Parts: sequence; structure tokens; C-alpha cells
Amino acid sequence: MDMRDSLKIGITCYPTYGGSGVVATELGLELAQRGHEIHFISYAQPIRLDRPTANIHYHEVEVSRYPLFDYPPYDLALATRMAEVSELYDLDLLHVHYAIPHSVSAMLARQMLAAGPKKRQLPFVTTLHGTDITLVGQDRSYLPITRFSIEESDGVTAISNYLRERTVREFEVKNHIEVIYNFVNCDVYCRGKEIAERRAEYAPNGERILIHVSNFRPVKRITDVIEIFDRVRKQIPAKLLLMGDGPERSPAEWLAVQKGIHNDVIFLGKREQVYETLAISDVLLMPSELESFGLAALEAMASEVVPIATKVGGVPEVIEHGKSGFLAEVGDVDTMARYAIELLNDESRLRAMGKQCRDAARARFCTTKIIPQYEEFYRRVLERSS
Ligand code: GMT
Repeated sequence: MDMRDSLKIGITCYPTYGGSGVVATELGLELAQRGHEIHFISYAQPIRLDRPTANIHYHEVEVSRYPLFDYPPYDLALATRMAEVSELYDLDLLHVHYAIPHSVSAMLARQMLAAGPKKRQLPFVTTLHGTDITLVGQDRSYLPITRFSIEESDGVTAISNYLRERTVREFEVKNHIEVIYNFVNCDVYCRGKEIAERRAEYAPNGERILIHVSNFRPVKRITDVIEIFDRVRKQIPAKLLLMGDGPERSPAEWLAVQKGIHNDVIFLGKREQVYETLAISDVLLMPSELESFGLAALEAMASEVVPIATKVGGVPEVIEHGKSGFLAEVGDVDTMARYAIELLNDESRLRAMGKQCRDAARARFCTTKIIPQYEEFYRRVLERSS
């Protein structure tokens, strides 16, 4: 295959608000812009596929809910749809994001087509994102099949060195895992115009704006976000914007009420255009227990928002402490609050560091750097499988 050729690629991801679905969708959109034909195959339309776009198709996976099925077999319905779409649209390869169960479904689809009348080849690439390895994959009921489907993949990528090393160490997989970092479109994620007017919507008296973006799962430690903000709020007039939703929202709301700061904590819920709100913020708080990458921190950096995060997983590969953000130990809310207070008290340092963050994002993680790495990877996989 010649790299000038456009490819027909099937992409499967969790279409909800998780980072892996965001990366998969943005990747599909970027590839489509570069002339490739992209087919999303999933149970719902990925959330950031919000308007008709050239070269993008979406195929819904219907899951039958017979009374017999206490557990409707989505992975089988997905495998069937992957095989159908691949045959109908003559796909070159499948790219699945998040190993469980997507890479098992892709493996079945590949087998079905190979055994079919046309004996069709359908290689698949698996991208590991994090909790598919660090949490879910460690469950004995998933580990052997996850390991098997990773080893069966025609190509495997991980979104950080940390995740690659952990996968090799704990899953003992034999195949090569390529690290392709997550990316950000720096034309979309940027400071933009009319910031003062838009800031006034949340901070009418010129308060500082801190932001947190996540799916509010326990691993994100949302109550630490409230603890940090409470300490900052005692020193500096500030507002906290919380973007997203999930199981830890109630405990966070309760803590804000108990601390008497709930009027300054604004729960925005799930929003599609994260970049608009990031563009008016000063500091992002990401005190997670674990992050294999920390996409929210990268999106903040591109928007000149300084991330204050924990020194976990792949985060130190994204944030350089003291230059493009700050890192502290998990649970050390005092240190994270101190970093925020020092920075927010010094306007020129805050803005200078915001610019350094954007420079770092552009230099290492811009779409123009990362998308060609995926194209090149697909080319190698297709060459090997032909
Ligand atoms: O953050 C989550 O828990 C969602 C999860 C996902 O797979 O949807 O995120 C993982 O993938 C993101 C995109 O590659 C990474 O930026 C996150 O760091 C990673 N989350 C964890 O490792 C906890």
C-alpha cells in the first residue's frame, strides 16, 4: 500500500464521555480530514461526532434483549457488525480503542471474514488507554482473554510509555507495543477571544477560575479537588468549575456544602465543547489516583491553562514539573493548593506559565505530529498482513 492512498478504517470505542472515546473520535475526525474514509462502529454515536462530516460514517450496533439474556452479548453483536461493515464497505483495517471487549470482537470479526467465501483479510489494531489494563484487565475474569486478544492483534499501541511497560510487565504479552501519545488540536484548544466577557459569566467579580474535567469516577479523587479548592478559596477569591458527571458527584457536592463553599463550586455537568470552558480558565486540577496519560491536562495545556496534577502513571510524560504544570503526590492536597495559590497570586507568572504549557503541547502532542504516526503505523500493519 502506498501512503498516499487513503484508507478505509473501522473505529470502535466507548462512545460515552471517557477519554478513550474522545481520543478515538478525534482521531477519526482528523483522519477523515486527511482524506481517509472512517466508519465508526459502536452502540451509540460517539459524543464528539456531533455534526455531519465528510468521510465519516456511523454504524450502530443493535443488541437484542431477549428475556433469556440476563447479560445481552454486546461483544458478539459488535463482532457481527464489524464483519458486516468491513465486507460491505471494503474496510482495510479495524482500529479498536480500549481492549475490553473491543479487541475480542475485532478478533472474531477477523476470523469470520477469513473463514468466509472471500477469505478476506481484516487486520486489527488495538490501542490501550489505561483502565482496560490497570483496573479492568487485572480482574481474573478478564485478564486471560484480554492478554489473548492483545497478542492476537495485528498491531498494538499504548498512549504512554508507562502503560506500555505496565502491560508488558503485568500481562507478559510478547508482541511489540508502539507508544503513540494522545494528541490535541491546538487550533481548537486555544485561549481565543472575548475572554473577559465569557469569564464574567462564572466569575462576575474578577475571581480566579479553577477547573476540573473528568468522568467523576473514584480514580479521579473529586473530593481532593474540593479540598484543594477550599484551601485556595480561603486565600484568593476564586470559582471552581466542575465539568462532567459520574458516581463521585454527590460526595463532592456534599463536601462543598459542608465546607460552606458550594456557591463558588459550579457543577456544569456533561458538556461537549470542553475547549470553550477551558479557554477561560486559569488552572486545571487533576489529583487522580492514576492516569495513564491525562488527556484533560494536555487539553488544558494547549489552552494556556496550567495543570496541577499528581505524579502518577504517564502524567510525568505529559507535564514537566515547574515548566508545564505542577506535580505532587497522590492525596497531598496541601502541596497542590500551595502551587495553585502561589501561581494565582502572580498574574505575570500565571500567564507566562500558561504560554509555556501551550508551547509544550504544540511541540510534542499536536495533531500534526501524532496523526502521521498512526498513518505510518497502519501502513506497517497492512504491509505485514498482506
Ligand atoms: O479517565 C478515565 O477513567 C477514562 C479512561 C478511558 O479509557 O476512557 O481514560 C484513560 O484513557 C485516556 C485517554 O487515552 C487517558 O487520558 C486517561 O489517563 C486514562 N485513564 C486512566 O488511566 C485512569
